[in-house]
Amino acid sequence: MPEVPAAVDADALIAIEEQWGARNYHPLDFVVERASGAWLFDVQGRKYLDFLSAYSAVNQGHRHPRILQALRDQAERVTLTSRAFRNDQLPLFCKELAELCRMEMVLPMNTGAEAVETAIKTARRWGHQKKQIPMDRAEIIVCQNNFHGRTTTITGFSSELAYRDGFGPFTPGFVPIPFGDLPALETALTPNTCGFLFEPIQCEAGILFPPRGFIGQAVELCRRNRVLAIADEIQTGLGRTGTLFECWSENTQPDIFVLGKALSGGFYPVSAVVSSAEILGVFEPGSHGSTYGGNPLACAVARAALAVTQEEGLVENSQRLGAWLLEELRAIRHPIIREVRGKGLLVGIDLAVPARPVCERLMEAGVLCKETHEHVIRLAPPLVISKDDLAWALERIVSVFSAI
Ligand code: IF1
Repeated sequence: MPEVPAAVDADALIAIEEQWGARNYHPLDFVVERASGAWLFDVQGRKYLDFLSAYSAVNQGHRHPRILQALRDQAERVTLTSRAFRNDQLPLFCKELAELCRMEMVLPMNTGAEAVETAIKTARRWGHQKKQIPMDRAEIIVCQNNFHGRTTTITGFSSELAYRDGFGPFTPGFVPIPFGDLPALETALTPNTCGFLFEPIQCEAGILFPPRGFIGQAVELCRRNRVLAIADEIQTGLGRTGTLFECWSENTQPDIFVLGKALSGGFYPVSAVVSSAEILGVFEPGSHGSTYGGNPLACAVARAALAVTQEEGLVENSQRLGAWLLEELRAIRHPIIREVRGKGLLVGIDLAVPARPVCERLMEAGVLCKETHEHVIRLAPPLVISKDDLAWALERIVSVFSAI
């Protein structure tokens, strides 16, 4: 066996990663060693405020003590049974999550993309069984500039060349419409439409909001036409936007919630499809599954993550601090800032110039965030962030902009 070189410094580690890891990312060049709450620490002992939260997976903050304890306790008991056997965590996870979502049933998976795939399978089967859509004819309406994950089916209905290029052939049956365009949605409906899949706010596309009222009207239109409204709240859900679910900010209940990321507070991949008993009733034993989906470790971690979200005022914090952050950022008024838009602790700064160099300067100043779509800086700190820490970051953001 070749000897693994002792990784001593950041540059050495980066070189090893570049040689031995596939290069499907372009990360900022510092190497994280540990994290706590809203803070990250690199191998050189520098500290940074995390304004990305692992793409909203660590809403509860890094290594939240209650979730960590649940992980430890469960790991001491049993971690994986497979669904061939029952475990004592899955029933409570399903009940607690369904009740939180004001739904009836939960189908647990692992990653976000798997949950989206599961929602697609659900809608197709529901369309076939309940709406008598002919076999293999079901259509799902999707939005341009969507981001729902990286599987071949999902990337197949992406409008982003970088996500699709060279990965075909793709799964048929997806019909794109412009995001937020109600008349286009109405026109795209056919007797074979089984679902409408949407993000309430398009995050990867640059924190794009649909016109006010769109979600409510779209869900209503779907209901009148017997089409399932499928809300991908993997990123917007669980408090990120200042309400528990972004759909609820329009007093709208979709037919299906797709959840992931913060469902486990950044400890472990846990995702789920949450819906009615009628809709999830399309699955009978053998029709769908996952080795790890619904395992006791995942369920125990997710239960703790949900308890923290509800009991520690994260939704309120997101709403209150988010409003303040938005106000302060809008006050910067710099010629390269085209627009600041956001809701809760999900904010996009739309620039007239590429965002990456600004993110690099922010990193040097101790604030970690990531560009999305060339021109937008996405800010999404953990929802547990304190006002003092937010003020610390704002000071640095202001000084980075004034130096440009
Ligand atoms: C990457 C973006 C964020 C998601 C929504 C499903 C998934 C995601 C709304 C899939 C995942 C991620 C994954 C990560 C980057 C990222 C991302 F910039 F691409 F858009 F968060 F903003 N639905 N989002 O946002 O969940 O299978 O990853 O668990 O793919 O590079 P997953």
